[in-house]
Amino acid sequence: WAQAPARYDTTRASIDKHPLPGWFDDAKLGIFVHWGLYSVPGWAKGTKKPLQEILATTKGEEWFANNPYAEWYMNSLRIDGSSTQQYHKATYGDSFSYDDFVPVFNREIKKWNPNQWAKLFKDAGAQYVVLTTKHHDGFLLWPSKQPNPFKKNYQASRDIVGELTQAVNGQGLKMGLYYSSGLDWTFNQKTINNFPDLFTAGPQQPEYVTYLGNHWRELTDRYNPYVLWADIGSPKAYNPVPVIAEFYNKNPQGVVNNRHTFEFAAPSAKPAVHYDFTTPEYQMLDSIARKKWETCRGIGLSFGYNRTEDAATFLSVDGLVDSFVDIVSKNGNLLLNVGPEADGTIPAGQLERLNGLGVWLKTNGEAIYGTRPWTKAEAKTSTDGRVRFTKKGESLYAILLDEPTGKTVTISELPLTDVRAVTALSDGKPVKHTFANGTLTLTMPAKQAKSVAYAFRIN
Ligand code: FUL
Repeated sequence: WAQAPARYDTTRASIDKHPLPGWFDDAKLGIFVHWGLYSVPGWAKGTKKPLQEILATTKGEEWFANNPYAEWYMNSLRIDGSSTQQYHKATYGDSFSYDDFVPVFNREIKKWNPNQWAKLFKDAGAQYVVLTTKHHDGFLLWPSKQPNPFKKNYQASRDIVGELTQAVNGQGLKMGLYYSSGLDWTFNQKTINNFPDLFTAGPQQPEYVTYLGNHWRELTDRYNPYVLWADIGSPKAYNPVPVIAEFYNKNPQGVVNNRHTFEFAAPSAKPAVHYDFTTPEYQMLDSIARKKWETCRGIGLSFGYNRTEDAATFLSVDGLVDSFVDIVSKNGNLLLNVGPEADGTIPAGQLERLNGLGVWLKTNGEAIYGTRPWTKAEAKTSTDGRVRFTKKGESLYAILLDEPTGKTVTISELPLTDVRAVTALSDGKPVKHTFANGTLTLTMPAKQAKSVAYAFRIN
């Protein structure tokens, strides 16, 4: 565990010494917000084929022509014959361009209330929020001193970044900023038809290298974020170290993800530049990872708002709590995405999931916040129910992800010598139990309210 230096200099060795701040490890839940021009059409067909299946025989053409990520609308629109191109022509006509969404978005966002969002995120149990300040389409959600050089007024008419930061901080949550550093479709207009195209679609011009660095500095100076969440790497000539070192000097409690460098998009043998956490997307891990990680995912299959998504196919509250607990037991955080409509409305199906998660966390948050992984993450009950573990101080927490089938629950092979007390977090009352030779049997509380997952404190 590295000792934090008093000041970081702009070398890799120096920023390597940045220790993971406790708040990020403790927080467990963040809310990701994808909001921008693509929220106006809010449309993506989405291939129903699993990505692995597509990649087994092709380079991913099917994925990009029917991209489930609605925030990719601008690229999908450029692909001849794509489902998005057909939808766009039928809905807006031949001469309506992506840029024509600018005045619509800027009119719609007048209705947005950032305090409502911040309150909602807090009630969902989140401890931090990460907002797309600029996605791949290059549109800026803040009034930058360095505007887009190709498109006039290609930025939001409100300071969305500033207003949300203020509202989020007002709720006692920390703010994080996402910035698409590796892709900017105004600097490089190459259509991305397949995965290999990703490596040549990133702008490489020196002007972009300057633009990107200036933006990160402006964002950190002006908004004092706690997370710099870069995406798709960066141009080859861009060195992320100075921006990260300056960020740490300004806020030693800040964290950066693993997508800041060129090597992220084009993996090489070169050791990666320092990062505080990795970012598996729509992925879970099988076992405890030593390095801190954060899974990001939408509630459905898109990050940006997608009006075609049927809320019935969204992750259920039960499924959401199960994956969240699983992630936490393995040293991860969950960055759960919401995709608001252009006027700031958060779709009902997403609201329902946020509320469900918040309700569960209100009772069971003790087994989540501030915990660390135990020596093992998983177990099965004698009736095959999934169990996950976390620990905090002297307490071990066991969380049952499946509804117990009987009055008692038995968990074996626990590396414990003694169990003095078991408490149900549902009512704070002691639970009748026996423990011998690593086998713990709990008697489920008689008047247990039904829950999507049951947590117990074991001492
Ligand atoms: C990806 C992007 O391409 C998606 O649109 C989304 O922003 C996700 C978090 O990162 O790689």
